[in-house]
Amino acid sequence: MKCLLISLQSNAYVTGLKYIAANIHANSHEARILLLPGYLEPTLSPAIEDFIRDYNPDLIGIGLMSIEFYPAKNITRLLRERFQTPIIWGGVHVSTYPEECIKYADYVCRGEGESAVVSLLEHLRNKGKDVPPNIPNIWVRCNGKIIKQSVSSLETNLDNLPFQEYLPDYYYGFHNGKIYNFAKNPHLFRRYALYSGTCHMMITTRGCPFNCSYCGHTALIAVYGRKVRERAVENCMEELKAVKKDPYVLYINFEDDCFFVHSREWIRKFSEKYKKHINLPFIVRAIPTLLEREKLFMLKDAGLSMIVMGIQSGSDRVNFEIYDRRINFSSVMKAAELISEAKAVPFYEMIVDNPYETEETEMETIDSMSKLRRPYIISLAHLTFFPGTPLTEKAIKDNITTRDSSLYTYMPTKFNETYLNKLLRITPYIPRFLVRYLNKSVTSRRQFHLLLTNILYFTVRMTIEPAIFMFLISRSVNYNIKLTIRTLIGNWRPALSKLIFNYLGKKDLEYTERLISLRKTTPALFEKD
Ligand code: B12
Repeated sequence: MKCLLISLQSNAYVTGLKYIAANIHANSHEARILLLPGYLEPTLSPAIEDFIRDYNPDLIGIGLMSIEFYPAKNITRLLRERFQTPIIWGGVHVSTYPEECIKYADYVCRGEGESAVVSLLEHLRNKGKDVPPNIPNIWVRCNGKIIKQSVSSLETNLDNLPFQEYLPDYYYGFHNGKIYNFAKNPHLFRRYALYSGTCHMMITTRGCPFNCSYCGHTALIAVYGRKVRERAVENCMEELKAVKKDPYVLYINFEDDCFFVHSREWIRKFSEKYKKHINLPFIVRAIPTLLEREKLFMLKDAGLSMIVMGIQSGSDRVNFEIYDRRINFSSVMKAAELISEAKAVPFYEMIVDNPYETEETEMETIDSMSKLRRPYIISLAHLTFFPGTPLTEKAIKDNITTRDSSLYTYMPTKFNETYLNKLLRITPYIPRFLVRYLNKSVTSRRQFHLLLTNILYFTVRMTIEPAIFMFLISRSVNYNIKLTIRTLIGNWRPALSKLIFNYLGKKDLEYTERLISLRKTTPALFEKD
């Protein structure tokens, strides 16, 4: 049986689809992945039609986050006009809103798709598409009726799942009206991949011990529960050894919500084997209260380069009462001390433009961040009300947002350039006395404060920040010139677009513009059914 898995992401890293495809192949079926980056055309490109007709899949799967809801609805409409092939939807948005999604697909997958898709392929082979399947996780729309299934018990041993490849030979992409095999045209994969594809994105766990009110993953607790599942070190090493064979991979980017959920023993074994067999710089994510000295220094010795740590706000009230994040800023200070002592690159993520914040809490955040151990890199994200999160449900009740607002906004990193956001954005890079001097309420600000902040905001991001970033990168790889240069070469495009557009890519802007234009040309697509 053949399955075609489609992603509409603008970014070529599709971990979930790669896992499903790997499991399909491991069960003696066939699969292809097709990236249609931000595809939002009112008609189906002949190249896509020919590709599907030639491959002639038995099942078409479409993976979507919330931002891809309308592109998924659009491509499903276009595919139905030409093919009888059954269509299944899956992914974060589908697991959050299966009711909504089953209106458009023949099947939806609520939860993990590896086993569910293989079972569906075998059902289609043995019983055909006119017989509704009875498979956990899979809801069916049959003769206008919706048949819901319970969520299967989770795969407890993640090592049973075949792992993903960096660039599988069955991965295709749509580019300038043509379909290319990414493995045969790796430059195209890199064109659509974050950091120009210089890193392999992987996960060693599934699940997060926290349930922050703004996080899209919190909306999935009903599906996945709170237990964090981890892979064995040996299983992770197998994936890494395979990835390491591709000389273009410079970094490993561990996308686990918090790498420090692993035990000391797991991290000891991992660090020893990683240093011996892989020895590439790597990036992990950390939650301040879970960052531990011993684990940190073992990872640093193994090649840890950057730590991405969510701080979100410098106000304990905002973190505790609005984000349901029981993390004091004093714990953040301790974590920042440790990260700097370990000479890893500290990359701190903040949430701004939160309607529940006050001028006081925004000023408190600037004051707190000015006290953190330097140097560090700061990243501001515009608060997005992701579907199904506790904060979104609250904001809907308070008439602050609507259920579908996040379906249209694609630019979390495009924040409002208010006075305090600009000051927060440059806080790590200007003298602390200057931060204190400029950190003023709207009533006590003078023209001079606005002028100085604007000048600094413009100049610091063009000069000091890139210099500090380069220094931190170089220090994190022990001043290894070759690695530093290759890292910079690998990152010039996103760095440049961040510099110019103040977020990650021209493509993302075009995406939002196309979404707006399609609303004008095909309003039916956006109408509630
Ligand atoms: C890794 C990651 C990324 C990576 C890779 C994304 C990818 N598709 O793999 C990158 C950096 C590219 C990324 C980008 C973004 N991300 Co992201 N990402 C994550 C992260 C940290 C882990 C996802 C992961 O690898 N999970 C493990 C895999 C195995 O699970 P999975 O992807 O869910 O897939 C399983 C099931 O969902 C299902 N499934 C998935 N697809 C399909 C398809 C079919 C047909 C079927 C049947 C089943 C199925 O089966 C899969 C295997 O079990 C999550 C947070 C989290 N903890 O989940 C955020 C998360 C998914 N990202 C999020 C967001 C918002 C984004 C961005 C929009 C942010 C931005 N604008 O920059 C971009 C969008 C990218 C784009 N559209 O181009 C939100 C999504 C919220 C929502 N409701 O949509 C999350 C939940 C983070 C959050 N805090 O809210 N992301």
